[in-house]
Amino acid sequence: MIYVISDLHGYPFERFLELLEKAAFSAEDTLYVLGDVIDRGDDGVRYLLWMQQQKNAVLIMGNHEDMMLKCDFLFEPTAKELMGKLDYEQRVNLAVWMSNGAEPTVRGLFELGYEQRKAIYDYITEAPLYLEITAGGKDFVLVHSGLRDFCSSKELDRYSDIDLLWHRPPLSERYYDDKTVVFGHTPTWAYGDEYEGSIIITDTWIDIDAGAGKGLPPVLLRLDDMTQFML
Ligand SMILES: [Mn+2]
Repeated sequence: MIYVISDLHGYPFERFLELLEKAAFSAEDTLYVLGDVIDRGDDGVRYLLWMQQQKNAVLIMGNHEDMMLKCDFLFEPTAKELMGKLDYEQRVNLAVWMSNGAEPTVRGLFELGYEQRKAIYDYITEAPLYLEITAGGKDFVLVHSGLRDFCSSKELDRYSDIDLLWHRPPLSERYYDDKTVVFGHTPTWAYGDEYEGSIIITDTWIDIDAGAGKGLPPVLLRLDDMTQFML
């Protein structure tokens, strides 16, 4: 079975493991995490350490992981000393990331040794911007934010990082006729109070960001049969 979840944003890691258990997630299943496991909550780095060890969990790039990679100086052996000597561009990159809730992630990184930090950097660098998969006989595109400037005839690799990482689709957005786009990034409460805590399923896309970034329980979706799991 194929499961998707998104925008965990440091949500308590033990609760996430409980959610997987509730869904009977096993070694034969695959979990796709559609970006933004880090920032806001405290446990972001724990997710990255865990995901690296899982053969059946796949991270797709989120805008928060992308902001983290732009602060590559944090992954140097002497990162702590470098913090006092950053150049202008490095300071801007760190300020942008910090203004998006990076403080617990930076703290978590500094609790690790160089080898673990380096492994995290290498792991995130390998994360794809999107994946196309089939589940339950249906085709899906998995991507962090949806598709900015969508055109059905445009190949997915023609979209820019910004198109795939920072888009905010309106509810009226429509994508493909023959495959469903699954994304997070825009918490569903942003579409109106009536969506708070739920995922949104339209006929061409699914927003699975139920708002863990502000502490709401994440929703784990099994694509084979569209079963939703939450605690
Ligand atoms: Mn995001």
